[in-house]
Amino acid sequence: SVSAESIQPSANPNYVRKAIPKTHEQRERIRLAVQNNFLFKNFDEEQYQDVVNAMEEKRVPANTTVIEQGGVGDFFYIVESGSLDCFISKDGGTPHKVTEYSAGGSFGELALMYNAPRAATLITTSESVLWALDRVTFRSILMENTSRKRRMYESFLEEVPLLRSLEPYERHKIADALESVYFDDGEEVVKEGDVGDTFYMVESGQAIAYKNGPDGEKQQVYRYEKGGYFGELALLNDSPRAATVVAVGRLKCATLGKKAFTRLLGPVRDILNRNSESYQGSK
Ligand code: 1OR
Repeated sequence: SVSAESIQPSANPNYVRKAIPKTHEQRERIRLAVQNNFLFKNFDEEQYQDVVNAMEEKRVPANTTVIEQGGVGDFFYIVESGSLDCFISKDGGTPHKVTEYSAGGSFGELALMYNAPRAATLITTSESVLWALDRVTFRSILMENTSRKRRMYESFLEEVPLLRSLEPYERHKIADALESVYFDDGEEVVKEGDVGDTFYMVESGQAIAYKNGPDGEKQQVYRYEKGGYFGELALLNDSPRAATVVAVGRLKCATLGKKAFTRLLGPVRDILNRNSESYQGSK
């Protein structure tokens, strides 16, 4: 399979590099904090260094407001350690908690992308170490890729039945983390018995799931087409792949790694578990 993603060079020719001096130890901590963050995938060395140079370390005690709904957007944040709650107040009403963030998460992109007021309030729930990236650097290096991916996957994700109950913003966060992979006719996507760390949604084409029967013969147990998904069982249950999935014709899948799957599909976990009960009949 081949990854479909690549990133365009910085779009803003007037971008002036910002460099906040850092120790080797800080650079190492940033590397660890962003290594699983999809936004930093596919960066070339120069883009990565520009972003790291511009980052500012913020040590924030517990119960501190980092972003206030309605405020002006100045920074985008990546969580190195600690935790935050995210609240939204509708029409000035009581704020309701909508989500939370922990190590590896990131927030505060919307106001920077759309020149809009902050859409939510973020409050630390424990002492936190955050890396803040200024608006100009965010817009110059991170924004194009982010908005391109959100646009690219928007209509597809709206058509995935599993994700129907999610807020549009939750689907945007999923889009950030997706990577498309392609398979040729007959190619194995996952193999029964293997350790699994990827979740798949079919963007186009078809796939068939097989299990090995008692006499070693292949038994077809499922067929997938656009909007279908597979690979969730191994991630939900930490179990080996329960079936082999093979491409039928050219197959394109949007994939999520295990960490992103756990973080972003939490709200549909019940649906995933419920749907997986329907596999029992075919086992
Ligand atoms: P921001 O720059 O507006 C607040 O600053 C941040 O909270 C925002 O960027 C997002 O990064 C983050 N709707 C809008 N912003 C959200 C949401 C959200 N959740 C986190 N943020 N919704 C909650 C989805 C679970 C939609 C509610 C209708």
